[in-house]
Amino acid sequence: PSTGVFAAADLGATSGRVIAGRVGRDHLELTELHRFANTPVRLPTGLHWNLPGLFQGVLDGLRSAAGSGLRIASVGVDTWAVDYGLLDADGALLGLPHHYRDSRTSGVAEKVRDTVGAQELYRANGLQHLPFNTVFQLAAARGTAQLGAARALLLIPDLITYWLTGSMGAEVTNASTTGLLDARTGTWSPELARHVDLDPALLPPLRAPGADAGRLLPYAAAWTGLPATTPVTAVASHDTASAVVAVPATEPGSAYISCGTWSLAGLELDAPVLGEESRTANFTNERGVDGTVRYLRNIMGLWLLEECRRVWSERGLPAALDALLDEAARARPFASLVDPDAPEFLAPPDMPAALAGFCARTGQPAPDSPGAAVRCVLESLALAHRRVLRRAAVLADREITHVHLVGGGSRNALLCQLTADATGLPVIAGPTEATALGNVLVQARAHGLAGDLADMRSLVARTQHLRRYVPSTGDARAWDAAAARLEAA
Ligand code: LRH
Repeated sequence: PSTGVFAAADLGATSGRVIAGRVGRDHLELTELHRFANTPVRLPTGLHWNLPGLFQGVLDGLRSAAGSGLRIASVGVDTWAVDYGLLDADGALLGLPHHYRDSRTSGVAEKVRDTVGAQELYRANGLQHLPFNTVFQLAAARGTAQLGAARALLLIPDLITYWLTGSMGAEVTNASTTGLLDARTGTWSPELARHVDLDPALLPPLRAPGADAGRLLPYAAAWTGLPATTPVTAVASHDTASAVVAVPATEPGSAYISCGTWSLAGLELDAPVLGEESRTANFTNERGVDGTVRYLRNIMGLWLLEECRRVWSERGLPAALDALLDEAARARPFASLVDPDAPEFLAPPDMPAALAGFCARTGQPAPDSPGAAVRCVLESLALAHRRVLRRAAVLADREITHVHLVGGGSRNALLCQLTADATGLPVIAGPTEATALGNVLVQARAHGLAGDLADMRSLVARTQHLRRYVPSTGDARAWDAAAARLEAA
């Protein structure tokens, strides 16, 4: 057949979805089949994934695919990075996986870095320092009964895949975010595991995106109504890696920003950059498909805006996004600026108060209205995009001529324009559904319906809605001044 339908299960920060993607030579089209909330649960043991409920959502989504008569050629699962579940000797899940925003890791990374050495760690795993990297979560779990009883560690997409097929593996793009993978060889490093007293035998064999991950178990087939012969295919199971597959770059000189809850800004490279400058600039070398390296930095992203809206709506204040963006567009430029990566923004109970706190600390007026707060967040993100991309260009010795901004943030016209203005580069916004597109494309390729990265990207460029933002003329000075001001703050 010249087209095929692939099911993508994508668990994101606020919701999980099952999406059907039809792929052909000149065809790429998504249909959302099922959406369900992804709300972490607070237990005495901390902040956890509500994993059984989410898994049921995945099954329900597949069931609705079967119910609407779609012939699903395969299923692929992606979620955010770093989080994992532990299995006992019978393959049963030991407790609910922790959410990376849980506070149990606070102060842990510093301890690990004191014993192992920050430079040593970076030379080995090439990862930016994030307090919640799997390796630090495991250090925080050291000595627990759960870890003692564990016989396997599965990252969340691999765990869902295991529940669907009974087959265990560690998909490599996501494994590359654990801090346990050797950045040069792309294989598990037993040495890194031993640094946090983890038995390397817990780490399952690596799987490349596109690898076969088994067939639906009988119970899953019976519940969903899909044939038991339905394969599950390993995709780029780190959501950001899937999004990067669907960056519609067709010319050299492009940088990308995968912009949603996080902004992941950087470059695709052939080899990691592991030098000391790269480490101190906190750039990461995560793995992409086909041996590529995602050389990027995490920027705290639209989380800041989403958390403001959550707090406002809890207080009965208007929190509709479009109205807030209109107000922000009219608000005074550069009134107050924050560093989105300040640790106080990772999981504050009250984001507007956290913004005000940063402003007070740095001698700036606190935003005096929701519109002003949104303006502050978006300008600050645009400045962070600029800072990170300019640094990436220097560290990787690449010239950047244009920026692809993909993901949910590409719908935010104000943020796209501000990013073009701040960087002084054209921004090509879209596709919004980059992660789901990347998920289905890698499956389609495994089933003979797509070619190499360049082919997949050209298909995205030809079929998806993209919008171009050019830098406003005469703005460059004001942005230079704003950048310098924030630097000095
Ligand atoms: C984005 C993302 C990012 C990780 C973070 C935990 O969803 O996967 O790439 O750093 O979540």
